[in-house]
Amino acid sequence: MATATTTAPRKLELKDYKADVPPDWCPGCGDFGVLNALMRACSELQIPQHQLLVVSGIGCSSNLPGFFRSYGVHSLHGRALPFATGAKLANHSLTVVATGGDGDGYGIGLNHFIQAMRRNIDVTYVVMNNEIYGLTTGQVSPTSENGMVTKSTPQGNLEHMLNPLALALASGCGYIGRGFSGDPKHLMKLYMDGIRHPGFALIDVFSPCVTFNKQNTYNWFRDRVYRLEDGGHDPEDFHAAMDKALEWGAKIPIGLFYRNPNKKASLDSLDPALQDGPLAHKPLRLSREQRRQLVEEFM
Ligand SMILES: Cc1ncc(C[n+]2csc(CCOP(=O)(O)OP(=O)(O)O)c2C)c(N)n1
Ligand code: SF4
Ligand SMILES: [Mg+2]
Repeated sequence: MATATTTAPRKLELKDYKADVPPDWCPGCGDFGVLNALMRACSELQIPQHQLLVVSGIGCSSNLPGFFRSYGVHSLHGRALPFATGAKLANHSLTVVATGGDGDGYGIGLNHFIQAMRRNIDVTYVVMNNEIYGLTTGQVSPTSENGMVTKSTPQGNLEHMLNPLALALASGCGYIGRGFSGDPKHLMKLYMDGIRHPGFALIDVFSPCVTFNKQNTYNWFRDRVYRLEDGGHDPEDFHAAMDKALEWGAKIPIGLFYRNPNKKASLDSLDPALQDGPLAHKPLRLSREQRRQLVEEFM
């Protein structure tokens, strides 16, 4: 008599998250480290690719979903978070990671960034912060330092840097971390904790643009960054987190700034319409003809 054999599902490895298309970033771009650490985090968490959605806006950094094997959307400039919010509400069984750049998230998309934190949608937001507009060849960004010479500020940036971490604290974000693409193991841990956090998680990443930002280079960051974990920072202390978020100069902290000890329920876990399971898993209850008419109405 033949005996039935069952094969255990294969453990997902980093290579399983690599798309067929290799990244076309400039050699040495910080975004390579960001992508690699994200693949490692997903394999550590064993997230099946079909249960993972990576959404981005527009920019060099926003090309990331194309290099990642999962569901992916390369949306519009500044619109990664509205898209991620809609997708999470349509199918809240998905793990949703939004990615993009400082221009995308802290410039054109700033309002959406604040609203997503206020709403506390369960999305992990990874911002590759190179303090410049890379894709459009080196203009000033909201996180460029005061005085910085760029293509659009030949006499030095007259504006002052936006502080995304302080803004996130003030906007009710429950998980706030900052990593450095030159420290991928540390970054991977931040991703893993951020993805496991049941609510909106911000992970700002120093990801040097080696082509257009000649000021905030790998060495510039290496000389300054230190890990909060090494200094006894308490991530459950809101005011200590704010003090650390404001620290910028000879020393710049990375690591977990804040994790709200009184976790707020995420929007998707509270919405009455989602209590019986994901909307995407429910029957549509529309005939073929009704669907056709609906599509026509919106065209
Ligand atoms: C509505 C709109 N405005 C402007 C642009 C042009 N644009 C494309 S990417 C970009 C900035 C990208 O900077 P960032 O988000 O920091 O990404 P990076 O390239 O630095 O990774 C701009 C202004 C656009 N694509 N759409
Ligand atoms: S221009 Fe800058 S951000 Fe864009 S791929 Fe090159 S190094 Fe990376
Ligand atoms: Mg940028």
